[in-house]
Amino acid sequence: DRGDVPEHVWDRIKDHPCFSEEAHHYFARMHVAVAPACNIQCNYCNRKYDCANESRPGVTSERLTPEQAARKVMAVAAKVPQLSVLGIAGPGDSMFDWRRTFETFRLVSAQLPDLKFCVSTNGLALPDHVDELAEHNIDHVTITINAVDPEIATQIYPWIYFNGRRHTGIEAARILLARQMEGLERLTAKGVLVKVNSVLIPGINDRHLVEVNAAIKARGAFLHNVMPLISDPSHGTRFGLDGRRGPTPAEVKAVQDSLGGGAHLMRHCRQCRADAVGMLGEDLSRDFTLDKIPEAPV
Ligand code: CLF
Ligand code: SF4
Repeated sequence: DRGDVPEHVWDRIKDHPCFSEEAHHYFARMHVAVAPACNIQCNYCNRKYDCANESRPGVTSERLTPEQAARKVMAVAAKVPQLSVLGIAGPGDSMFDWRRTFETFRLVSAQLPDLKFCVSTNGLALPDHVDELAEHNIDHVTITINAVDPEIATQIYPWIYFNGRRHTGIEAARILLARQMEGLERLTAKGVLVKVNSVLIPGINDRHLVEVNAAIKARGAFLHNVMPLISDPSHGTRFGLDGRRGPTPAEVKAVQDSLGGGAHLMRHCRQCRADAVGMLGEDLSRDFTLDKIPEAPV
């Protein structure tokens, strides 16, 4: 369903499995876990595992150097003809760890010039890299925005690391939210397609997400993806330790329905791991671990 998506935009999403609902039946994405460092603390994160922005806690990805990642991409491209997108989504933050992220794209684009690149970020470092994203022809960016009200954000982010020091409380929340909005505005001003992921946390931002939706739409976000908190004490996330539960599927649907949005709401997200490979919901990553791919550059 194209909804009200104009033809020239459709051309840019028709082979992106996350940005187009239809495309996820025909095209595959892969992630490479090259970005281990992160500059914020989310209460739903456990640093031992992947960035919970995009992935189910409880599974660790194989950390790769940009060179190893490029080899892996070549190996997957040779075996998975549906591969259309390479994303960097952790296991930490792609834009805080920007050197490894951009080095990976540089190595891959030299060999696979038609592959689309995609990044996912918490947004704190994003404004510093907007120009470089454009230089690498990155047309799809995801920012995780869980709140637009700093008071609510303080319940989600205990601290951030910014300009060489740690900030906490309302100050941390104000800085993070301002940087997220600045990154969003500057990307959409350049015509980049921006998706916003929001983690639905019952009792904290469930009723607030309608305001998040309005704020990001006003700044030109293309898609909004409301995804459920995955919280389990055995994973050791702070929310898990607090006994906070994830929403039921019915609660997720109720929030999504309250946002309206038609084609501008993503409902097919599978909360992929930072090293996911294949069609959405499929995981071929075990077939492409480092020991299974050729040593020499392909
Ligand atoms: Fe990866 Fe994310 Fe790009 Fe997609 S995943 S960086 S936008 S290529 Fe997609 Fe996976 Fe959901 Fe992410 S289904 S978790 S939205
Ligand atoms: Fe964890 Fe991702 Fe949040 Fe960083 S942005 S603390 S890696 S969930």
